Amino acid sequence: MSDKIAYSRQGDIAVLTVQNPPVNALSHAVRQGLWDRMDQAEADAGVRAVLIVGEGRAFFAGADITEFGKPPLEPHLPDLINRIEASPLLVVASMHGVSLGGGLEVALGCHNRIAVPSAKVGLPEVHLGLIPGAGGTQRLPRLTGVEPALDVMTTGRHIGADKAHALGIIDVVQDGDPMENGLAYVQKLLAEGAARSPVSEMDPPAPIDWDSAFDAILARGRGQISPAWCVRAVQASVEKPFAEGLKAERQIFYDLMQTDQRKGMIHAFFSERAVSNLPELKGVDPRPVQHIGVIGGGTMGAGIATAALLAGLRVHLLEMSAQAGEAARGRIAGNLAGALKRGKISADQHDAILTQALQIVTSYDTLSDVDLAVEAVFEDMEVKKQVFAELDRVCKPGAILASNTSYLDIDAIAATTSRPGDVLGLHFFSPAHVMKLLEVVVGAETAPDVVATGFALGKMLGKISVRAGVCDGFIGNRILATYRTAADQMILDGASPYDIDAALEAFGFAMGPFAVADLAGLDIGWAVRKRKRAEGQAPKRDATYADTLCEQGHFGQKTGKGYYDYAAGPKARVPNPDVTPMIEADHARLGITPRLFTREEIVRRYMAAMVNESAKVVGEGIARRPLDVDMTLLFGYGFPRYHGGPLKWADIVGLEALLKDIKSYAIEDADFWAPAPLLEQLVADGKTFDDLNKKG
Ligand code: T1G
Repeated sequence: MSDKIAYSRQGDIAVLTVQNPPVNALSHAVRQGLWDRMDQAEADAGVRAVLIVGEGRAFFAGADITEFGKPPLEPHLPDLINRIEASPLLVVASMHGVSLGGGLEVALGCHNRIAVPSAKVGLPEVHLGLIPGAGGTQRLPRLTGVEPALDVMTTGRHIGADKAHALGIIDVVQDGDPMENGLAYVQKLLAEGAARSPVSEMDPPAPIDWDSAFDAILARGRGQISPAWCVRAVQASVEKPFAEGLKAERQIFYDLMQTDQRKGMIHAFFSERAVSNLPELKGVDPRPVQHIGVIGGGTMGAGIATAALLAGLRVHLLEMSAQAGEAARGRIAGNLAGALKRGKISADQHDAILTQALQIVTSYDTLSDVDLAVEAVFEDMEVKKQVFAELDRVCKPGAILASNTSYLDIDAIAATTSRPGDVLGLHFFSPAHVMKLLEVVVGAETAPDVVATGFALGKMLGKISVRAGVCDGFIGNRILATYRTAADQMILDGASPYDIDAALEAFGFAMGPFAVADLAGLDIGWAVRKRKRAEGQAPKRDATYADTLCEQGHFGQKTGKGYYDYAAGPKARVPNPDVTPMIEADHARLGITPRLFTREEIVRRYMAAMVNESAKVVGEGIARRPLDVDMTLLFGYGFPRYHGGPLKWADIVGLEALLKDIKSYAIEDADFWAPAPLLEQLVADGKTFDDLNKKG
């Protein structure tokens, strides 16, 4: 008998308690245990009902994702659930914590469901590139109707107990202990002589326009296919007998299990958890952080302060004048109003943050008690050094001094202080209270417990924190600069920015690079190009059309014109007719005869540049592992999640073919397309980037 399911008797009720920490995943041992304990209950004289309850913090988190990609072992989850439902005994689920995926499907196979108010249910399989594969697409519509069931499945959202009760998913919401609630509920049902009510025997729901629903959801997925396939599985629940519908669901589930999108999304699921678990920080205690100082109240500083305030920290925000301080307070209040509107904070919390937790100050001396100070001032090394000199003077011993710089040398900043071990980079992405990515930039002198504190702060702020070494642009912006240059070089050779945006949006990006540049502000890239030219790092063929655009004051959305003309609004994406003549002027200046680019070539070149620079970033130790680069691009640069990240995508398409592409491009520009040594080594050894992830 499996030790994952404890068996006990409470009168004429058999209690099956699931004990598979940390989240009661439905591993093979759990499935076998449930099957065996159901047999035991049915053979146990006097038992009239079975109660299933989870120990620990969840009912069930779903199928055991670590088993995906391996040969499935019996009992398969759909068969187990059918077995539970077919029991002659009354079977009741008492839910708390999460009941997700197969976990909710087990509950739907029970005859009744009770939950505590804090319980959440969901079918998040689409986030793994799948659909519910254990009866969820067949049973849920019978309880809720088609539209609500499709909303649950195609969004993968977690639903609170009260809403689940309103939808008919849960029968009773009852505060208290799940075991006691469950026993009382079963006893009540038995006393009432309640008949078993198998969901599979309920009438199927009314049909909808399946093809329109499929097309609409496919379009919304920006290339991800599994949400749309939920429609076809639910369609089978309406058009076929239950057993046939189950088979149809299983086939779709099995087909999706074979897809690259499933590989990419499972990689993303585990990588976003692994990326912040650094082997070198095992056993290293972070320093306590309850009170932080933010220097600079512009967009970034206000965003960082907002993120800290929402995490319950006290914040002293320093600006150079009372007027600038009030402007910063206004930005923070605007950010908090959004959080209040979205229900992330209550009105009382909102008011307490603005009246107590946040202090706007204008003197460095008020920062003497902060546990950590982070500056978000002008991106100029001299300005940064002055700020750090003041922080070094006023902050208490042990306080951490952090810079939000997006590319400046952390080691050079640290060297200007008396405490280089307490200095690190905390590179937030704008808007800092919304974007999940945080690059924790580790200097040569940064102490391990300071690094640990950076990650602990990131966790408090709900960030995906990635360790980055010191170089120009750290991980994300360094790679961005390269693939953006590849796009500019394609423009010089004849591609249009609009074809490039369209090709990358078809690849799965929400916005192509030129639409993104318009959103971020073309002046940012302009400043980087001018800096790199001053540092002698301009590309061999230097595009000037983008400078011309900026010289005319067109910075993108914020000025109403950039690559696109925003007179009709940001969604219209009307090309700016002035851009093409500027590009043609570059062709003439450089003596280039423009050629056509197919979408396929655009994507191959763009991705080859991204993968090649990513491999250099890993090879040089700027990023610890390939998954660190994948998570940086996913959470900071909108890389399509279903590809898993650029290096997971590279493993899937094949490193040998990619290296061949890069070597062919190197004929045009040997410097820009110099193959990454790590990529060449992996191809020579017949290995993948994932092999390096396993080394940790
Ligand atoms: N399988 C295996 N391990 C899992 C797991 C799962 N389903 N869920 C979590 N873990 C591990 C996770 O990797 C981490 O491990 C630890 O548990 C704590 O997780 C047939 C096929 C449940 C809301 O998609 O959403 O059912 O890093 O850090 O923030 O239709 O985990 O400690 O070694 O995330 O409190 C559907 C996925 C599966 C749910 C908890 N279910 N999990 O969040 O902790 S497919 C899911 C989550 C399916 C059926 C189909 C979250 C959580 P480690 P954590 P958390």
